[in-house]
Amino acid sequence: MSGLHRRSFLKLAAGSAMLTGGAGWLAQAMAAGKIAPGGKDVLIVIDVQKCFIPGGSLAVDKGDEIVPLINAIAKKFENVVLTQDWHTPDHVSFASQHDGKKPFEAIQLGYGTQVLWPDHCVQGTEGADFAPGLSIPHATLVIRKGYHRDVDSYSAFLEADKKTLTGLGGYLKQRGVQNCYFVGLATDFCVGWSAIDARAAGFNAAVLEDACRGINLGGTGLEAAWKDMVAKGVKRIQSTDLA
Ligand code: VGL
Ligand code: ZN
Repeated sequence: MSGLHRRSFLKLAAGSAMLTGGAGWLAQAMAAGKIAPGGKDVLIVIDVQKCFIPGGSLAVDKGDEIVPLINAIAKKFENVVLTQDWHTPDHVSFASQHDGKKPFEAIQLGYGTQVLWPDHCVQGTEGADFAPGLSIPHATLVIRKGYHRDVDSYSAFLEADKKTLTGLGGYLKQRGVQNCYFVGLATDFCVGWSAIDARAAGFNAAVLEDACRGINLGGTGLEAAWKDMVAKGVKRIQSTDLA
């Protein structure tokens, strides 16, 4: 390839990486040192709900600490989506629905392994409300998930049957979003699964580690979740990486 052709090829390749979100998307965004979110970026705030903070039925350790940080991060994004875990009172993921089973045990369901939880985030109850102090008035969408009695949904994109879509991917695509940034609860469940499914749906994905807290099931769940996320192309970043 001649020098001239090589140069224009490189320019083309760089251009298409920017358009389609190749491996270098974050490096490009950070070329100026910090990430400055724009119209192609969305902040997805996962399940910052009363049940998941201290005092709630499925409290994540220090889950309340991230609320002020998330409020501050959200001010940097023009596009913000919130999610709510939103279960029926008799949801299949509740240990209370299975004779002889206790919370944090697992069972096999038609779609695979299901961890059983204390009753949490029941539709319309106080525990399903957003955590006190969460304040993101410019958020444009609240997506509820896990509302089918027989199917759980950690992911904001795809239910646990791996077939039923929540509609979030369609919404983001129609609004021209390419890059998803995740914060919230819990790192190793709803945040992690959502970030991995964002990649599967064709988005770039990054998790802001310091704006999340994990359940760390069995004492190893958190690191295993990070390994899985990183292997699937999810970037592990910090809130200080944002401009
Ligand atoms: C979650 C367990 C059960 C979460 C939701 O938001 O991470 N975890 N339901
Ligand atoms: Zn749940």
